[in-house]
Amino acid sequence: NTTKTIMSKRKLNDYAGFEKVLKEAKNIVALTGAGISAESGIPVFRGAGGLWRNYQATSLATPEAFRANPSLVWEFYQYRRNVAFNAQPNNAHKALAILEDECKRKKNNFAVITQNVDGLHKRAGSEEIVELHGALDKIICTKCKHIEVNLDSPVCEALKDRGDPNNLNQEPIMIKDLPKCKKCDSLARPYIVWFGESLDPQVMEKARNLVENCDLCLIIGTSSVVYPAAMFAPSVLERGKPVAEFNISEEPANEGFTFHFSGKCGTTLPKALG
Ligand code: BV8
Ligand code: ZN
Repeated sequence: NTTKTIMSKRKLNDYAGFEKVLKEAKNIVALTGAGISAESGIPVFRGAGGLWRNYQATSLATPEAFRANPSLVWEFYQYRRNVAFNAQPNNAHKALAILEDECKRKKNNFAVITQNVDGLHKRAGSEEIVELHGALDKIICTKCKHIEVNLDSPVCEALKDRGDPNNLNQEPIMIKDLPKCKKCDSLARPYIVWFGESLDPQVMEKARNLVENCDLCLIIGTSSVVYPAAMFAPSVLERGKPVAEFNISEEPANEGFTFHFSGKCGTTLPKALG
């Protein structure tokens, strides 16, 4: 049947074939999603992991949810900050940082384009990183758009011990006690691109440039359902360049990729890049 033929086109776990392609590549891009941080204990979006209290993460990551209930959305992000700040980069993050060093030594180009907001690529030692959807360690003012790095835990006094996914009936926090802009004292929000919000044009420009100039794309731990990130890897294929997917499952969106390495990327990625 058709999937059979498509699958046969895609090379399953062809480490030897991939090694040849990797050796010739001069401009490599790694596109990562929540799956690369799963082995660091950070829940992925889909399936059970995507739930917080009785909410789908995707229903809280919207400007509407923040307008309607800033206290609840801040609790959700306080929880996510806590999980991310206490997590450690895993062998997949580290394998990409090592590959970046090797590329630098050989005067080749390498960059990570990540959908993740957990900051683990940076903490693993990666330097060339494009954070498509923002970062948990930054907040932005809802009024004057001042952006600041904020690693405080809790992010503000009122959110101390808040955000527990199992603790449902909490009094909403008053807006005046939620995180504030240091410059104009207005309500601050997580520096995160929510569903229905456009990505920063400069970030998009940088990502598009990297994708259009790469001669090898690694796509790691993503279900490729969220746009515009989901458009990048297919556009590399359209240019006739190889795409290697590292995922525990075969994502329907990624059937046409050149290589597929099945399994946890904490194992498959270091093995393929080794
Ligand atoms: C935009 C920050 C213009 C939030 C995120 C209808 C049709 C098509 C598109 C749309 C539509 N309606 C709206 C849209 C546009 C929307 C979109 O794409 N929606 C989807 C859901 C259909 N996109 C947007 O809104 C974007 N903006 O398009 O602007 C515009 C403007 C107005 C109106 C329309 C358009 C903004 C999207 C950014 C949203 N913010 N993150 C936060 O983190 O709190 S997205 C968020 O979800 C993540 O960043 C990530 O991008 C996505 C989750 O995807 P994954 O990372 O892939 O994670 P997932 O759990 O899905 O999959 C995990 C994968 O890992 C799986 O494949 C699993 O098998 C694998 N895995 C698990 N463990 C491992 C593993 N693999 C290897 N090893 C393991 N151990
Ligand atoms: Zn401000």
